[in-house]
Amino acid sequence: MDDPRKTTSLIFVYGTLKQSLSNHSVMENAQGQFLGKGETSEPFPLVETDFPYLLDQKGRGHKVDGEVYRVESLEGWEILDELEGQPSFYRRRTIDVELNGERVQAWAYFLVRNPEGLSELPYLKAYSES
Ligand code: PCA
Repeated sequence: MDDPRKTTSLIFVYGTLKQSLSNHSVMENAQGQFLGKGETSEPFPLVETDFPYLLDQKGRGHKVDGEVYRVESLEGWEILDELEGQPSFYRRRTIDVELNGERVQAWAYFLVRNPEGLSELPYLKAYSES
């Protein structure tokens, strides 16, 4: 694996890795340090079927709400990538995110496949479970 930290140690999470959601314990295992709530600088489609998916179609949907973490160790990145099935299920790429009034670059997980119908789902501003 290329070392993601060469680009940035920040990650923007919009789904189950967020605080109090079902995979947040994995973020704790990765020793992610919470830096604050963030919003994507550009709109992206965020849809939900069985899981939340960010689609790599900049300009559609909303500026998505999420959380920004710093992940210092390579092992932490491996833990997150393994959960997300990076690079075949979700693929990690960098985007701009507004964090505490500043624009930062952060990694985010985008859905790889784009099956028919998925982009006809409602576009969410923020994901929540239940
Ligand atoms: N986990 C990652 C991508 C989608 C998901 O459920 C996240 O929270 O950002």
